[in-house]
Amino acid sequence: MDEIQIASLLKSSELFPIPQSVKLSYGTAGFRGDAKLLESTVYRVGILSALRSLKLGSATVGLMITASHNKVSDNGIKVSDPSGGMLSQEWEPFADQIANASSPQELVSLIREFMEKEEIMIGEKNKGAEVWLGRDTRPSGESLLRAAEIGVGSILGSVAIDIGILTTPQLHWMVRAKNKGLKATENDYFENLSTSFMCLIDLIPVSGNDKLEISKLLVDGANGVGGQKIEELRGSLSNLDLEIRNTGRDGGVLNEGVGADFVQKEKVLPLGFGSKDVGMRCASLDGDADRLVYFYIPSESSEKVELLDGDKILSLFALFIKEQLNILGDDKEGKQSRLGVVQTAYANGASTDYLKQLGLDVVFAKTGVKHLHEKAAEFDIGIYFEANGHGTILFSESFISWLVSKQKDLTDKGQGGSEEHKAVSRLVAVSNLINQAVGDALSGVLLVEVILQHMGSSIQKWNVLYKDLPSRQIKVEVPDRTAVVTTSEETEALRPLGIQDAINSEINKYPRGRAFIRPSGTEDVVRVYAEASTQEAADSLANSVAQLVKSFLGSS
Ligand code: NG1
Ligand code: ZN
Repeated sequence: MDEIQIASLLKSSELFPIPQSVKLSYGTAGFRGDAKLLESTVYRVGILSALRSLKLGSATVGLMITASHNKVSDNGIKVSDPSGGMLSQEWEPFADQIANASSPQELVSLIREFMEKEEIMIGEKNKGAEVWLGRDTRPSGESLLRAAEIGVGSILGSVAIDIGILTTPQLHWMVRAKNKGLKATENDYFENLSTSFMCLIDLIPVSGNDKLEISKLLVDGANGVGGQKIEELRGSLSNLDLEIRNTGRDGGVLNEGVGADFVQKEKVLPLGFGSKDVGMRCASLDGDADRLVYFYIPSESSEKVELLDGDKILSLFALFIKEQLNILGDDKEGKQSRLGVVQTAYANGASTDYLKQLGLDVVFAKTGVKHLHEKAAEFDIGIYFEANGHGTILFSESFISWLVSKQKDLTDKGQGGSEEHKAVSRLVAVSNLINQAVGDALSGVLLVEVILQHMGSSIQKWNVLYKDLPSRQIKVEVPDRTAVVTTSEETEALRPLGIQDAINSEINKYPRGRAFIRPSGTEDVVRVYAEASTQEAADSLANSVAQLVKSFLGSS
């Protein structure tokens, strides 16, 4: 690093002094916190993203400014690698170090050391870094984006491009497309969704003269960016009747009493929905539209909704994909497609039983989509979902090539109208529709809708694929959540010593009881999850485990 570069970093970092007493960690989904305290963090992640781009031959890297389902006064920042996936975990410790560097001098020396270790060169011989910046609708987004731009710009020769207000999955999709040399604007994203959706609609089997009846879908946009974007998309879709509420334009507050996180955790109606909507199919997006859950109101007297969470969306997708693979049968060339599903410890036990009954390969990953994504990528088709509604379907490059050549073979043999050809075409269309970079509520809605139409199924019929075991989640505030250390699948606590035995003896009191604790990666809490055969039992198990957490760790 030469003198001019050092001077550039020192000068810009003087603009962003680090606030006292914040300890930041990249966590499950980037840095999150009170927006007022985040400028220095975002500036520093700007620097990191420019270095990441340089490391990868000046490939385009993405930066998303969002705090997802968290309150509107919070914000956050996460990095999209050039593949469209999350930042490589190998770089997370560096992210933590620079975010917490206490002075410009310490920051510069950390950067210098890291660049030497990673052999990152800045200079005339290299093309500069390129970073695309997106943000959600939070009011703090604009000034944080400027901080990120200054961070990127402080690495000489780098370019930061503001690509505007976007959903998180849009940014990841665009970054991935750009680096693959494909069309990568927001319009291209919309066009890709509508084309592949319409392709799947055209492939719906029509029996006799049946005319497809399309019932209305009510969408809760969480008063965030997702509601606005789905409105934009609506114009280019047919065969879908959408009514969008909570777009944020009618005075509602982002994520307050609305959105996928609220509906999934509380299992009650979001604001803007009421008894007039009984029985209707409803979908909720979260604040940056990477999560999706469905629900309906079972009866006028009911305060609770019937929730169709990420597990149920996963089950619907798995059923549909499996049906197409069955039509294809065993591949004649001896290559059997490997379909797998990935869940976390938060998946409802009944969903896991159901998926196993379907004969699927079910594997478990740690919480956080980066972990699920990695495991799903090991299959030809890997479907992953967190119960909270974040998930997608990954198709391996080699499997897509195989599908495409199979499609062509069948066409060449004059079997373009065959069931096999339709099944292959459906799978190809799904691989285009569903975001290959990250979970995406917009593409998720379109896939759920087309599958329900394909199966001629209502939301109520979909809901009874299996019955969820009652469950309860609780957050416990403790002085130091890092005192909880778990096994790799997060189902058992290794520390504090003795707590797991105590949890086990609580679990044993309940039929179908299951419970675990883990430190949150995004909030300063320990999370407790419990399920059991009745709601009362699940609540009581969760409460006793929360008590154990308090007595082992103290409460704050
Ligand atoms: P943490 O706070 O680490 O539990 C939460 C969600 C994750 C994931 C991240 C990122 C739960 C129990 N945890 O993580 O699944 O979505 O936020 O947003 O829902
Ligand atoms: Zn989100």
